[in-house]
Amino acid sequence: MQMVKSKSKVAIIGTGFVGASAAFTMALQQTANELVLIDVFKEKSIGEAMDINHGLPFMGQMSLYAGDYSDIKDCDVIVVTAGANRKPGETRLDLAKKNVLIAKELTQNIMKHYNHGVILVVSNPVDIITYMVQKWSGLPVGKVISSGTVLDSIRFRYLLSEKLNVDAKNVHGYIIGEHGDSQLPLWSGTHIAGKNINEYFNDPKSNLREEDKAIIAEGVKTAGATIIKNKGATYYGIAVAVNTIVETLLKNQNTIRTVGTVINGMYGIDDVVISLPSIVNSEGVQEVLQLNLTPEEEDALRFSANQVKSVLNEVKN
Ligand code: 6V0
Repeated sequence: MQMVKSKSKVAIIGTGFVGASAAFTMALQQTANELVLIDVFKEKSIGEAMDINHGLPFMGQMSLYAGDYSDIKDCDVIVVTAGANRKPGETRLDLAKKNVLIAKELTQNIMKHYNHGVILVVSNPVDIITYMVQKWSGLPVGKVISSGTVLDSIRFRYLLSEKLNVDAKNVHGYIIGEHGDSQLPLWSGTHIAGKNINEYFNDPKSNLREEDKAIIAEGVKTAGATIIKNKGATYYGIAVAVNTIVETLLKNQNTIRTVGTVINGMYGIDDVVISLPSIVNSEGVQEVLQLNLTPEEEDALRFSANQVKSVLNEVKN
């Protein structure tokens, strides 16, 4: 395995709620040595850099500054969080046309200075934006990844852990497919202490009932919209998810994460970004794992991919 780099540089493009919270999380966790904040609204990135820098002496050491696209040079990870966020009542897919235009401009700017590294897209609708950024950048598929269903998967594990009163760290399970309404829990691959989740559903001693499956899946799917309804935007959960993915990339961890990449030829799915458990290291997505899905899960995954594809086709035209 490759050695952990002694010096690491990360850029965050878009320093709104998500970008600034991700920067703050990276400062707290000391995830990188150098962190550059870039925003079309330059004062915002300057203000965020100042604010975080004033807390930095309590957290550790890091070179954190507001920069511009020339600072993309030598970045190991480029995080894209620029773009409008979802308004109450607006679906992720409604956002597509608005944010695709922003993504096109910033991809051109990134590629003027890019020399290596992984692009991690967070802006919604993340499956659509990631697909377009990969095509526009011309980078290999595994080098342009999305935060995908990493946040959804942790919400899934959290909800199951609450129900079962077990530490979420001991709940293994994934949400796969679209980061959006057609996503699905991978129940066949969900287990606790090596025991498949279905055994807990069928156990009279357990708190879980068969009807909880739909409730939990719906709870994960609607979590973002519920938070937006209550406080206007979601940013802490995604900030920590972004920091975790960045750490996986910088430390060459080979960790399995449900990031999104362009899928070609798996489960009959082609040329679309969806999220599947994937081995992630400093090169980006090293391998998307081929799993033994049930026929129902495979159908639902293909449906999800088709949902993303239909929006993609609208955006491309
Ligand atoms: P925000 O607070 O409006 O911040 C967006 C930032 O992007 C602002 O500071 C803008 O100035 C900046 N910006 C706009 N255009 C450009 C440009 N061309 N170049 C550089 N910067 C630009 O939004 P917020 O931070 O809440 O959300 C950002 C994006 O993340 C949205 O698309 C959200 O929908 C998305 N999220 C994705 C999540 C996920 O799980 N993938 C979760 C939460 C939000």
